[in-house]
Amino acid sequence: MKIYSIISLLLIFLLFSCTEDSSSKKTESKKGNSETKIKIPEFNADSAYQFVKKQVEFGPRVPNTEEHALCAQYLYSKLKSFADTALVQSFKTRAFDGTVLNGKNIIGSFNPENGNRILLCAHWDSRPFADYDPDPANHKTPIDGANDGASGVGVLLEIARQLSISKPKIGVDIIFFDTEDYGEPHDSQYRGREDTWGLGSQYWSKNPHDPDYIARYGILLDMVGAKDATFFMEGYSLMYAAGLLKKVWNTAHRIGYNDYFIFEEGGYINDDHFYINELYKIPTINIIHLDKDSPNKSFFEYWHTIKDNMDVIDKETLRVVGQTLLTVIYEEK
Ligand code: AHN
Ligand code: ZN
Repeated sequence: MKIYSIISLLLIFLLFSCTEDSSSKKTESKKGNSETKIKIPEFNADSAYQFVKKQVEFGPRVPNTEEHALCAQYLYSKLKSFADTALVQSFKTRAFDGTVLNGKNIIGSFNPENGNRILLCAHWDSRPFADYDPDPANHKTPIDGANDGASGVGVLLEIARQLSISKPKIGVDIIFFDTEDYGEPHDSQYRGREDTWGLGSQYWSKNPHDPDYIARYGILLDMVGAKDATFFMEGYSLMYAAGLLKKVWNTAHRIGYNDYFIFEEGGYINDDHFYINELYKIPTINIIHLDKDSPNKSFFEYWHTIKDNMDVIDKETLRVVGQTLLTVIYEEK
């Protein structure tokens, strides 16, 4: 008799613990052989959108301007409020035309004691020239860079906010690179110089904020906010980090984002991840919106035009990228 009541008590207990699990609001994921269920936070696209908007409201974040300096302060104070530690790496670098640029890479770390780390990054500066604008009168106008710049940083700030609420198993570093988008205009007279893009990531790769810094892999976000964005498999990402790329694309497909993450090659883009791979040797992929039908060099429609403003930002795309990243981060052991 006694043994039966113990068994039924046990059964009731089990029943309740199951019910409690399945009623949890957070997304759950059971991966591989692991018995433990992982709680994956829900990415808040409204919050990410506000982070994008706030950056754009400073005006174009062109190096050596006040707008750029004020936005740097904002990004540092935000990242510092979410991360365990944060710092600004100030540097000087020379642009394609000889201009000395005052750059600031902004870095935040989560679980800094953990040797098992990943790196997430995006560039925060905006392009000084709309050299792909259909109207040549705009070719010297700085752009808002709502998609090209602010979108990746907005997604990463929301991820930083989530990391501050619940700790993942791994360590995470977030870097906002500066002076990415001061590359030589396609109609400039200075032709011939190489490596005029990604100046902030080139500096960091040669002068890391911590000389012993290591990460298992890196993920760069570039133009992750336009409606119906298409993320093709970028060439250098496949060349240096094919396994990681497939893992991220598979994760996106598993949670329903097949239309955004496309298993087709998209061409080679000389972006921040190229220098991290080539100079610092962390296998790093670029999640970048590529569009084969676009009038410019296969980038998103309003790339380097004055129309890259808040009107192109779509919350659903921010969510797709943010939720995919959160899933990758929280499933990492
Ligand atoms: C080149 O056009 C060689 N690189 C572009 C990298 C970039 C600019 N990403 C955003 N803006
Ligand atoms: Zn750009």
